[in-house]
Amino acid sequence: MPKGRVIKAQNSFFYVQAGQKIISCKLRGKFRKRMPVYPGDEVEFGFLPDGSGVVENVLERRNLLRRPAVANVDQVVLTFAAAQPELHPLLLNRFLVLAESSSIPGIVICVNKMDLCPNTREDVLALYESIGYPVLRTSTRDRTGLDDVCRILEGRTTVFAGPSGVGKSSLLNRIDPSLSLGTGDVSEKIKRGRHTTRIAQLLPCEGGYIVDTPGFSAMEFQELEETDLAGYFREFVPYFGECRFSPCTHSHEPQCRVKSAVDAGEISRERYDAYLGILAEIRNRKKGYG
Ligand SMILES: Nc1nc2c(ncn2[C@@H]2O[C@H](COP(=O)(O)OP(=O)(O)OP(=O)(O)O)[C@@H](O)[C@H]2O)c(=O)[nH]1
Ligand SMILES: [Mg+2]
Ligand SMILES: [Zn+2]
Repeated sequence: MPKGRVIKAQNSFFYVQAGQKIISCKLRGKFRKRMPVYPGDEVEFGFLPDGSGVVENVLERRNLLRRPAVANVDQVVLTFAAAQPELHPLLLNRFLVLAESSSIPGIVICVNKMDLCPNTREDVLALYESIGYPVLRTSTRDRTGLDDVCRILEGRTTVFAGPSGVGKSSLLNRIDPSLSLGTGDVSEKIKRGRHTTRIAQLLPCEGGYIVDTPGFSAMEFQELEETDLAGYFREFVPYFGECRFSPCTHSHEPQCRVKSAVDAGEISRERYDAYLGILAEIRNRKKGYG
């Protein structure tokens, strides 16, 4: 059976890229109920007597980004702006948790609009680099860093996520003008409101695929478990197992090694506070307040 990759799902059609061809497929009825199909899924498909395509099977997913739903993502580029809108570390931390909890193998931070504020928040960026996240600094205005972005795209499926107005679409248009993604200034976006629906689709770029996503800043951590959260803060992980209690939520427990690392300045207090904030959200949700 031929195999392909779903590059777009729209109006119950699934557009499957197989070699150079794109086949629009429906789903088999029985199969539709059993399992959802997302952009990025690798599928087996067949043809009906009338020549139209039909998805017969979804191959095992390596991972699934929840928002927007995209399967088999190699990396996510968390895009922020040096200014307009200002970079908020708390929001960055939340995006990082979102990406880490989706088992995406590559997580890269990109700070765009460096032309507006060349020395911005270098202290903040240094923290994330020390944790192990590559940080790219870009500007679509003066083309700073665009080669660095191109380089990491090669042959991979990359999702660009981040708040609205940071320049995700602008950046991708700069890299490949044929993408012709819609862009707009920040005040216009506010006027247009939240209802500009855009679907996630995989677009060929640099021998791989990119997915431009609509910006968002509010996120809920519905699926997260209290005990998993600390694992999404990479720099906490080396201390696991050295706490007095097991499991340890690294919040109220005595003789917690993560907490002592915060006190010793080995873990950033800001990151630890972000952790506690999200932990509290998860707990409140469980109690039914969330
Ligand atoms: N000064 C400056 N402005 C930029 C840069 N990149 C993008 N912009 C501007 O920022 C605004 C928003 O850009 P978009 O590309 O639409 O932002 P986006 O992240 O795709 O926003 P959403 O699609 O709403 O999530 C536009 O007015 C761009 O011209 C940059 O490097 N420097
Ligand atoms: Mg955009
Ligand atoms: Zn602990």
